[in-house]
Amino acid sequence: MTTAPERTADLYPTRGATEVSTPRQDPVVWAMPDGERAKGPIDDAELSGFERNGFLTVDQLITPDEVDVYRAELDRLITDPVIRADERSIIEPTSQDVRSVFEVHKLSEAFAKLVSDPRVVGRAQQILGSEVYVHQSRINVKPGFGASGFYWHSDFETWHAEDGLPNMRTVSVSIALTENYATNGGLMIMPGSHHTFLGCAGATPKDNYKKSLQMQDAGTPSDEALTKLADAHGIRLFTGRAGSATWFDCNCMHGSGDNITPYPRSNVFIVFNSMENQAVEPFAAPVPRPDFIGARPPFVPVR
Ligand SMILES: O=C(O)CCC(=O)C(=O)O
Ligand SMILES: [Fe+2]
Repeated sequence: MTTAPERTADLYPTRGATEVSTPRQDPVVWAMPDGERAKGPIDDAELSGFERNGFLTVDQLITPDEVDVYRAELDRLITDPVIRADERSIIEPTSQDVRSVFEVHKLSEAFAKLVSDPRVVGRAQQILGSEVYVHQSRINVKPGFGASGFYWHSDFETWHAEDGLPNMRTVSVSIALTENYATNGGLMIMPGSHHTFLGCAGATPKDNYKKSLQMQDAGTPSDEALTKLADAHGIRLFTGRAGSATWFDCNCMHGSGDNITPYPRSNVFIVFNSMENQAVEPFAAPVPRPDFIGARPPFVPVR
């Protein structure tokens, strides 16, 4: 007798007929198997703030000299014609500038080193209470004079629906490689929004990622839901010098505006997922997205 393969329970329904909100079913800061919180670079007060607000900031995660190295690497990646032609590069439809480059930790030794730096991976392990692997990495270049923003979304909504992450045990870091001003399209988060999951209305079209990486549509919250969330939680804008960083939970409602200033807002984003939360089949999409956008097995822990 054969039995149907075991299906991982769907704790966070989304992309159905209507928008539906579900209380978070998972911890924000995960304990180790012994029940204790892991020790690491984050102190207790910061960790409690992360649990409450869904984010924490670090004024200088990397030094000015290191910023110079990563900035040069970013410039190399976006000007290399081979990389521009690679499917991992996303081009702005109007300006034809490079908007994002995915999988920079595989394209570049420098970014690989950044990922495994104890200041970086150490914080991810501490928040997630386990070993971690990279679910996604990208640079978001946001050049001046018109780079478009990222509409409001929860990353976990997409990662659950389209990449098959079962639980909210995933954390992102955005490291500024240029100064993030109040004016050049910095990251905005609704503090505390990570405690509620907003399941979005509408089925996922085939090859949705091709369009959604330029402009998101499926997985977009309604105006009503965003108004309620913003009224309840407010909106925080993150500014900081090059080298500063924002860590944020996978279910934060976040986004960023266009950059019409002359000053690029170029950040590197690294998404760490717990080794205890490995991707399965998508929960609300016909097939998983390509592995340069959402890692597929085998998963390799960052050490
Ligand atoms: O670059 C930004 O401002 C936001 C990016 C973002 O939310 C994402 O890449 O998922
Ligand atoms: Fe995002």
